Amino acid sequence: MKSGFVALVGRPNAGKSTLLNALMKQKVAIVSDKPQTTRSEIRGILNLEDAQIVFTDTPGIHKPEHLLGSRMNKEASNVMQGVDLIYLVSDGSVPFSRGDEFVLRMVKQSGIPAFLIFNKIDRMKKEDVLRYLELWQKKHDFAEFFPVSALKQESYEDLIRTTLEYLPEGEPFYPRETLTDAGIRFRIGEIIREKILMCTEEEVPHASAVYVETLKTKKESAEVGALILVEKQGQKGIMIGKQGAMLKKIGTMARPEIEALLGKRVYLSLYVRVEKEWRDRDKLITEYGYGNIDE
Ligand SMILES: Nc1nc2c(ncn2[C@@H]2O[C@H](COP(=O)(O)OP(=O)(O)OP(=O)(O)O)[C@@H](O)[C@H]2O)c(=O)[nH]1
Ligand SMILES: [Mg+2]
Repeated sequence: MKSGFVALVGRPNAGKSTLLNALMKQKVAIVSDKPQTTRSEIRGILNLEDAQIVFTDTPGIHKPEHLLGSRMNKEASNVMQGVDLIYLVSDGSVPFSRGDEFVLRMVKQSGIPAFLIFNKIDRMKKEDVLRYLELWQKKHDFAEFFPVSALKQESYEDLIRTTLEYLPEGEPFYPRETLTDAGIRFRIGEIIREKILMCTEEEVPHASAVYVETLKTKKESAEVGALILVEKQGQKGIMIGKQGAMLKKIGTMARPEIEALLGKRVYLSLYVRVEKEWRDRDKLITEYGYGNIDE
């Protein structure tokens, strides 16, 4: 029996969470077209006949502007320390930059074997894929190279088979039916946050947090009360929208997914509150479940 840990690391927006969901064949982490979507480590536990792979999705490594960003970076770097293998996920359709250099340095420092997962090849010309891969090849002694399209590709047999070669023999770390170690309240909050990321623009998505205050489950239904935190009064206005239209839209989009998660009808109430500069307040970041919680 093989059993081990794989970290998915890279720059924001590279497609780490999309890849995690594709590997798991179900949605574990939220995804958006806005950078810095993932704010904390999220584990997806893939149970195979004779192996358990614990994939850990991490926040995209970036130049932080708030305490939240520093903690997200720290979390990604901490996750890298304790794994058997790293997937460095890179968006192949954007040129190699200083951000990639920075991530690469962290991977090198870890000393852990790494695969380069060259993503979004559906957006690239074949000759560019080869050209960019050659460039990456010169930068680091990667154990393997995998050009993929996390969004379109269905099978990862080859990647998974090769991954198993790098994992030690051992007993599973989680009971075999476990899909993720994320708590249910956090997952509900993330579903709502994903809809906020979809529906809002500019600084609003990044200034938003979701905190599930109440979760009352009955036999056939559940009551969910979630607080959406923003940093400014103007952002609160945008989040609520004209006569509550935006909040209603977010709720309407989130509810069916929460219902699927809980397996019952959901009564969802959303509230918006201004929490000034929460992204620089340690206690609040921890309370909302983002960033590095070990410190
Ligand atoms: N065309 C294309 N788009 C992709 C692919 N993989 C991911 N995307 C898109 O890229 C965007 C970012 O994807 P995420 O999975 O949220 O990226 P991430 O690396 O987790 O980003 P952070 O959480 O911000 O670090 C989304 O709009 C995805 O739909 C791909 O293979 N092809
Ligand atoms: Mg992500």
